[in-house]
Amino acid sequence: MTDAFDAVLPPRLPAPVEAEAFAPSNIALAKYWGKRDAGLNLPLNSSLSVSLADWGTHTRVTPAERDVTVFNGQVLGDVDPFSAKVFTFVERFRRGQHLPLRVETTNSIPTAAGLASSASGFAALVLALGDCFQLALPRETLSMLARFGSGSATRSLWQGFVRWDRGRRPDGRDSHARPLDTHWADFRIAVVPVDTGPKARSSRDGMGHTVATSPLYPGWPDRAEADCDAMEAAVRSRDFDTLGPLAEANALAMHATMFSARPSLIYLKVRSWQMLERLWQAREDGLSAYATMDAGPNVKVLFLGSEEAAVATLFPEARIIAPFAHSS
Ligand code: 2P0
Repeated sequence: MTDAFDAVLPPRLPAPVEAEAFAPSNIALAKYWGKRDAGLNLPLNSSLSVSLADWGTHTRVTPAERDVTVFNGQVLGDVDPFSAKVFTFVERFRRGQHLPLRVETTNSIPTAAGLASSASGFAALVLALGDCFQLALPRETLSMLARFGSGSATRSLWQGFVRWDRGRRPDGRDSHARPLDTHWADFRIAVVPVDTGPKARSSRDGMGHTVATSPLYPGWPDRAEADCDAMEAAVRSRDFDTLGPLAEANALAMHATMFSARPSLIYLKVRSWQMLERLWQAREDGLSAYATMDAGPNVKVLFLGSEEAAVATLFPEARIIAPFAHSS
């Protein structure tokens, strides 16, 4: 099978020029959970996310004497795990050609939000590499390549609502994201921090363990695909009363596959449940807001602008994001 990078990049890259790019982080409403091919990083189900406006990663790539990684202004050693991840990806892109680069990464995601940055990191890196080698590749192609860094990075190539289609081809060339053209100015996300330290187990590990051992996992891929389709329709019609409950149910179903893994995998903490109870009680009292949680303990609350004051009062520690505030 032709390597995905060989298939879409010229055999010989031109000399690099300085380039920079920004990519937003994203929160999945319809979750990606489980791979059908770990080597090609292909998902078992499609997923749908919303990007986080100016919360993301800025990456600058410059020609250099030797490969160097800089993270938030600090030069990293060659054996640093972040540096290794960056240059494993860069090397796939260069395919053995001697074109040393300095890669400077700056995250604008507040550390206190406890959000992972691999999605925006690999998306910004692939955008910057495309420009650095003056390739003018379609975004869908860059999204397909970003998948090799991190699955969720496929969705960080665009702002707004984005769907990553699982694809059907064994070589994965059709497994990339695409933007939905719905502008929903009123859409909001509150990130409720619970624990912002490093997570106990990577999502990659957790996903593999769940697929391999959870008796509930076989029920996930078809249900997740149907949820993704239904959420895409709800986004297109700006139907929050359909989208919110679907997103919350989808997130809880994903966590149920983890709880039932053997041994069990539980990312949520006592405080996560307290935040959920608080939300559910407020919903009983009339609030229209729904929760979603990823492979970590923090809770994200979805709502519309009309509920912003109520959500800010309910979760005073939350950071509220307006994903469409940056554009018209
Ligand atoms: C998502 N997550 O859709 C899901 C929900 C976590 C829970 O995508 O192995 O870091 O690099 O493809 O993208 C996190 O997984 O995993 C993730 P890899 P990734 O946002």
